[in-house]
Amino acid sequence: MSSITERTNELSSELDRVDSRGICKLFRQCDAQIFTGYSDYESINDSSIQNEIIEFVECVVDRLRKQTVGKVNIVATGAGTSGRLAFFIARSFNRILGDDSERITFSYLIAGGDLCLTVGIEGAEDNISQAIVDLESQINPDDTLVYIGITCGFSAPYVAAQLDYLLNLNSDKHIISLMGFNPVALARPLVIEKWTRSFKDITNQLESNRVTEQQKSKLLRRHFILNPVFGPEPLTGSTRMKSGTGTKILLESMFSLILSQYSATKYPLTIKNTSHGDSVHEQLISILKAYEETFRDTYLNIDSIAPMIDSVGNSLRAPNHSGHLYYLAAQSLGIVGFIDASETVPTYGADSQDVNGFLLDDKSKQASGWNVMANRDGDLSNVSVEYKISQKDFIDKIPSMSAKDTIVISVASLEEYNQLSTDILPLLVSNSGNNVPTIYLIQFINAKNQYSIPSHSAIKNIVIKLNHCDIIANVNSFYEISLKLIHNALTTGGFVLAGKVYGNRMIDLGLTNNKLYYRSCGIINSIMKLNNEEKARHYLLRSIYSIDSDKEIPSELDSLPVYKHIEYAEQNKIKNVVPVGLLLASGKFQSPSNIREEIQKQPIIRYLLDQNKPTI
Ligand code: S6P
Repeated sequence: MSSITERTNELSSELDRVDSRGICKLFRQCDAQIFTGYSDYESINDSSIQNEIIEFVECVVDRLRKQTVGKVNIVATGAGTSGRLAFFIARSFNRILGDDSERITFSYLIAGGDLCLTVGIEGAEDNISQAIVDLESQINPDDTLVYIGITCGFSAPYVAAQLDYLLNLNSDKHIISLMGFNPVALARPLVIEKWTRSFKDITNQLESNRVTEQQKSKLLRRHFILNPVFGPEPLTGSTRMKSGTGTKILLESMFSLILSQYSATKYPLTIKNTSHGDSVHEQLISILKAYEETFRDTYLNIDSIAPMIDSVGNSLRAPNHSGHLYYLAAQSLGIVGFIDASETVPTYGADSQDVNGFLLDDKSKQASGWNVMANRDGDLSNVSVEYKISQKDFIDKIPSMSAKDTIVISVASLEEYNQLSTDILPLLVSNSGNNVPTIYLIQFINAKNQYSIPSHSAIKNIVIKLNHCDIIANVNSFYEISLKLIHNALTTGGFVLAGKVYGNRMIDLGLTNNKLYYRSCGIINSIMKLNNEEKARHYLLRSIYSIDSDKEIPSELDSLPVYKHIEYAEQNKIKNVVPVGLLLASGKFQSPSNIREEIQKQPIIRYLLDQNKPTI
């Protein structure tokens, strides 16, 4: 049985047939499953999951209290969006620690390192040797390591290798947890390439340790599995969406509870409807309710979000990548923009410049770009254009912007708006005559933070009013999650309108890692109704190596391991791997090179597929 995170969601099966308002409504229904649960699987609102979260929190707090030498290092780690969220949330919580940073640190690891924070380099998640090197950098003899391996699909080799390493250390010192959104029984069973174990072997081992420990004292537990099921993604396999939202909810809830349990005086919960005497369980429930309310409050704005999706769709549909989507915001809201933008290349075969995020300068700290990010490796702006993320880099782009572009700016305070109105907006709107991009300004407000901003004829204002502000002071969780939902809707909806989605399946994904290779075979098999995995795999190989349908696939090539096919596709920069495979499977084309010529003429893959539906 396929894992839940790789299944198609029946609620969104018509994703490519509805308009932008319809797209938002489908996202709203699918996202609701984060809170309602999916089928009869255990959800975030069920006691087994909540107990696991609470016992994890209590164990970490117990370690914190008992630690006399060294510190407690809480390390969240993962690949792709999971690694980016690990960075993002560790950054938020480290900033509020003050003196306690001597006793506790929130750290992150991301497959591929900091280069992957703003750019999707999907191959990194298969690198098991680097995973160990990265993990070793976080282990210090005096410190307690609290490891949180995040892999939404229970599949990333990067996390598997780290878990394996820690399980084999067999040391009482460390707390080892796995976060993902499948039942343990549905962990990936394939033996990981260049290794001897599957992800399932690792989860089985972790689960067996966990079950044994559960019979002992709660505070002595060392192994945890945090796996509420959120249901299949609205766009199949796109775990940056619901699973990413769920990751953020879980990590922030756990980190806030750890800090407030450790010192309620220094880190009081600021969330509404909590009081000092509440149990951890009651606090957790209040936090989860606040996230759910934020989800509802955000989707009350479908009438404003839908036109933005239309505008983004127009930008992404413009010929030869001539239209763009630019995000701009300060601080953590700016980072929410990169997290969304970074995934568009692997998910939709987008050009790296199609969707870009930029950070407003932080004038109070005289910081800009990567200094605002506060990442481990510092300024990466010289690596390539993809790493140019500062306010100045945004301003440098303004002369090249046109009416084909959509700009989405988000603000969380009047100060941020004032900075924009002096530094950026005049430059944007004075851009020559009719050639002004479509500019949206999203303004987040809540009861504690009311402010109004002037209207401007060239700017479309959207006010998102939320009922909650933060769980713990100075961590902007609710604005961020609301903006994440909006950004995910913009890019997913925009690429649907640009023809990069068929039903609710991505059809132009990059062939850059093992998981995506198997997903690509599955897409060809299901969309073309082949009902034959081997045939689907062969169409994929024909596409990668440009082998016409009437020619044999050489057996030595057919039997190569998956990573060799991925290497070949990457080294030879093979584009449109899945669309070509799909069109070959339709039986209407014989030759990959002819199909690639057709795609040049009609880049909207969705149309090409519709014209060439399966003959069976
Ligand atoms: C998902 C995104 C990917 C994943 C990455 C890790 O939309 O494209 O970058 O985040 O593959 O996945 P997982 O299942 O290990 O969290």
